[in-house]
Amino acid sequence: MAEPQAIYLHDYQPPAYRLERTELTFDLNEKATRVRARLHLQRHPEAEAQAPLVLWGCELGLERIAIDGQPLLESEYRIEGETLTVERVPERFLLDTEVVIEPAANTALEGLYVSGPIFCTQCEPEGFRRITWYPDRPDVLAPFTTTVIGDRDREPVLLSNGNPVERGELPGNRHFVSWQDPHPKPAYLFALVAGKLDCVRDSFTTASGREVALELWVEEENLHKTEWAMASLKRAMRWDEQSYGREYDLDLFMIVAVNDFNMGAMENKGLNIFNSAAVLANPQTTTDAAFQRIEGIVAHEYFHNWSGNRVTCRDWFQLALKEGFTVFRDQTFSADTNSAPVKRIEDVALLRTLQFAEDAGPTAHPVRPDHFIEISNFYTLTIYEKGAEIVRMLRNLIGAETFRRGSDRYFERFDGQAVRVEDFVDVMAEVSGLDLGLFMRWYSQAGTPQLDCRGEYDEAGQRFTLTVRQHTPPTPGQPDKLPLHIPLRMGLLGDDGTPLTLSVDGETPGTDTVLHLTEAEQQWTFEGIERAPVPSLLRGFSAPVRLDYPWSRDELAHLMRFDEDGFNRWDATQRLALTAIEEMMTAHAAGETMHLDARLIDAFRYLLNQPADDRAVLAEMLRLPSEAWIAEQQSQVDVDAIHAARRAAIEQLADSLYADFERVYHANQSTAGYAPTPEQIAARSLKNIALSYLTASGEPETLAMAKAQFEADDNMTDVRAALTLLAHSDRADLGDPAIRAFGERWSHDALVMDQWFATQVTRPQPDALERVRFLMQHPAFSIKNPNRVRALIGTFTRDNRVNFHRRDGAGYRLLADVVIELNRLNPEIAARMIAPLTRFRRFDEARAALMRGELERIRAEKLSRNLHEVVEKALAET
Ligand code: B3K
Ligand code: ZN
Repeated sequence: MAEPQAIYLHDYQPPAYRLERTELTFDLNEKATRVRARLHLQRHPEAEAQAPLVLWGCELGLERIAIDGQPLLESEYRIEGETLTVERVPERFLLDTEVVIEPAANTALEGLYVSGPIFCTQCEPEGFRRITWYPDRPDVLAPFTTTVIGDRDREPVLLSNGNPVERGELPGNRHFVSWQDPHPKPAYLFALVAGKLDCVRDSFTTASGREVALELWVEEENLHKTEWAMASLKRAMRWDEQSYGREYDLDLFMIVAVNDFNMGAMENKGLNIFNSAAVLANPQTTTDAAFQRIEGIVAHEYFHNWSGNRVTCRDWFQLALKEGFTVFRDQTFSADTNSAPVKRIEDVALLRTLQFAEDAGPTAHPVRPDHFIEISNFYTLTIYEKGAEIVRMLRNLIGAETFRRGSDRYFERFDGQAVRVEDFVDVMAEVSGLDLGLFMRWYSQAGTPQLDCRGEYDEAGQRFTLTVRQHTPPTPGQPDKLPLHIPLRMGLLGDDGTPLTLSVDGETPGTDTVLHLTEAEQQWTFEGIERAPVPSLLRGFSAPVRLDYPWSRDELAHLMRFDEDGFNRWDATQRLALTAIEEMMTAHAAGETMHLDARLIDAFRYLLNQPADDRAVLAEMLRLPSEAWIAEQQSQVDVDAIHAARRAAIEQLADSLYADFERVYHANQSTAGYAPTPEQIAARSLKNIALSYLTASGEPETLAMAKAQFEADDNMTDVRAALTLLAHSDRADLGDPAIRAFGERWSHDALVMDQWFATQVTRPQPDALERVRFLMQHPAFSIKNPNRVRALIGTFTRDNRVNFHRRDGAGYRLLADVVIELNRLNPEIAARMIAPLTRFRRFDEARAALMRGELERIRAEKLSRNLHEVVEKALAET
């Protein structure tokens, strides 16, 4: 088999042929769907007259190919790998093809496939080529007409993009619906859904007074889980009008829920297809966190209608153009709709653990990569989350109002076009007058920048000097890094906690300012500082960097109490906890008793006794840094020490502050009916974190409290929190019956069963891995369903670090077995699941050798392009 070849950004060539119109007809059948494509093509005025026509296709049974009605002879075209080339074509012509595909055999879930009884599609990035021969690239746009033919009983509902324009009956109990999408779009935004679905209808009146019909299509048993997504959609539509001046542009907007889906959802024009886990919600079955996630994803996909669909990407290297911007938009929406500081804390926690790890590992890549083998491997946290941080930095650099003018201009100027990252940044430079040349490096340079900050107080001169050095560690293929343009938001706190007025470089910006780092080392001097201040740096996490400053623990406690910036109050608490836990890890390694620093206990006591003005943030502050974040601080990760020290810290906090946690637990009980409102979510969050500390005290009555909460069965947030504490306790007599009861009660609901799996496989006890193996045999588990795989395997490998990294290598073996099986079934998921094994260089020699061994075992298989790319990167000598 030929080695898969890389594709390079610098090889980009504009398409030689444009599409005027695409007409598709699908005659649906699980085993053999016939797809007819009539492509009205025209040579680009700038293309050479002899330019060949190149189309892409994959696993297509070609039955017929004709140009302007003339069937092509086999000698008149050639198929090589995934391309079909016709050397000689007229300037303007109709290409007519017919292919047969087998949706039921499609386990990759790309192209047209079946999810249970439902036909559905996933075309981004290159799934359309599994449907028909096509110029499957994002810079070829066309208006589509799609006719879907199905069985009247099995497929009563036939959906595609745009508006339905015709429907009718056909012989043999068949029927058809024709859809027309007037907005030119690339093939990746095509969608088709067919099957027995029920519809929940609503409507939305746009700011300019147009009525839009809203339809949410689900299988009948899910009708009771649709309300939240519909309400979220309407909020998102309104928000996009108010915040970005963007109105919806068709008369109909549809969302469909399917059970088998590789990602969260897909923004197909007018017909978003969702993983059921990312859209269906109900208080009985869905946690607060999932409610919020669903709201965010519904908004994200809707926002793509402008940032992605109306203005799309020229090529897949520009993926962050639409994803970074759209994630930033959904983050802002969620911040406006819920607790803004908590949203920021959650996003940063995700970025700092998982994205930083990605950026420091063998698959590190720039936000705009310059080459790839398989583009599906690049739907990463770097493209999405770091991409969003870049947009956020832009807005912070030029100000919210100017940013809005820039986005208006971007949408206006590039409407209907396929553009590049430069086009977006150039518009922002234009409206702001700011030179963003250096800023562009954020798109081309991989790796997380490190800022080393030092402060010096000069008492005689009454000034404070801040020195900042930046450097970015090497990443594969990029040994030497250049300085970046980094916005560093900061302030100074007096010793009584008051914010100090800043006077720097002859300006007095107030108590908060943004320093522009553009060089490897820079210095700022703040004048008129009467006593040694405590600097508050990187407020709001103003740039995606690691920041180091030699704060003492007392200074961190000071920031925790007094910083004006909510995010930095949280971050100071995390840093304080981190130093305390690291000290315990050292003791653990030396075989000594682990003592928790009393200053952390005092800090928590202070927090627990504050008037509860922001309970949402308080709950976050009480959460100790995750094992993943602690690991990020270590040059060589010691999973056992991390787990032991963090656990000991929790237990000592629980013992010292038992009465405080108990009071908080009771004070945050609610008798009101469940609603996923920010206030209620904050109270539940605080109550459940208090309960988790209480049970860590080992007092027997605390598990009785958890049991009572579990049995009260009020809402899934409380039930799941209680179940987790019971299932993770050493008390099998309490845990096992709870697990059993929950499993029996919810055996009919796949999304709840996913939670049941996830809860069990995160048990810290040493039997967790055996449980994973056992649960893989459970009738509710299927390796073909991405949600089940993520719930069982993904959760175990990500969130149960001590057991995944078992010294005997059984965790690695388990993951490799799963990856090898997935490689044949669903390469995209296989390449995602393997990630923890690729990080072997972060661990001790024995573990690294075991992980490497499993990677080599995988490498010996016949690998998909997806897995080949990841495995080769992981094993490459650095
Ligand atoms: N744009 C889709 C990505 C789907 C790609 C799957 N290989 C989801 C989203 O970001 O909205
Ligand atoms: Zn997206």
